[in-house]
Amino acid sequence: MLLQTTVELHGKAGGYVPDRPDWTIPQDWDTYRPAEHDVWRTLYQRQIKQVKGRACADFMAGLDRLNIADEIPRFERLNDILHAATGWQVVAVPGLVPDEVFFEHLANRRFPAGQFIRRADQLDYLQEPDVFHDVFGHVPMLMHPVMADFIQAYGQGGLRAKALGALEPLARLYWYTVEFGLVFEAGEVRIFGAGILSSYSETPYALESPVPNRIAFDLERVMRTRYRIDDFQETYFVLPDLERLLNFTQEDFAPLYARVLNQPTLEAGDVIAGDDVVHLSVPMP
Ligand code: HBI
Ligand code: FE
Repeated sequence: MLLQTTVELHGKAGGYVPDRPDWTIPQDWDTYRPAEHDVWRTLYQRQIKQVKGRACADFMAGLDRLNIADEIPRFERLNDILHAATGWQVVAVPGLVPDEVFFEHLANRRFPAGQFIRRADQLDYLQEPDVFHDVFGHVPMLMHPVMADFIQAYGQGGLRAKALGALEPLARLYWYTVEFGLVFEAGEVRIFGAGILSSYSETPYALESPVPNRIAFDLERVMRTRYRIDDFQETYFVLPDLERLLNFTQEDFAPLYARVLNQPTLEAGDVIAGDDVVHLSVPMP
């Protein structure tokens, strides 16, 4: 999720040596304690209210098919449903994994999900992706064929981007779509980004707060824009539709990276000439 700081930020930072080279660990579902299932249920119940009417229809459809309201899901059961839908599976990892490891999993349609769950006193904030962020936030969209192909392509493109010195531009694309993306649906703005949809407070904020910018999606603009890892986003980009993501899987990014790397980087909150700013529809008094 985070750039550069990946390994340092890892919960077991400083010399953590994975048992397996792909960093996967057993989910060990039987070792979750009742209090941990309670945290899941609490998060789920709070979040289902937030996402209704705000998440895009494809997220809601995916979530519905997964049946994950009651307890921390068993990945084997989840994978029966997910694999049948799009050929993806979820694998357990301890937390953030190195970029190359992350890309390799995604390129093979394996989504690394944090095995652990946040504590009851951390419902709203944690730095590393836990099982709630990864499963509630990401897996519903992985049920969608477009997102399934897009995230695989991101994994495939990751190593190439790194070789071209363009990991940051590519990671910004992931950030402003998979994690914090908005999309137009029947003339309204809806959420599909997992970073938003797994956050109680950012879900209404992303759509209703007058504070952040909402800008019509432009690939080059997105790749130039820094993002916040420590607070709500200052800017959200709004895709015209999810299918647009497939265009990016067909495009050769090398010339685009060259252009992006030759232009100044934009700050998270910048609005520049040419931005198509999306305005909230203000209800009549
Ligand atoms: N590891 N588990 C996990 N989840 C992520 O989202 C993640 C990661 N490692 C690296 C990473 N994200 C990003 O830095 C890459 O997308 C660039
Ligand atoms: Fe994530």
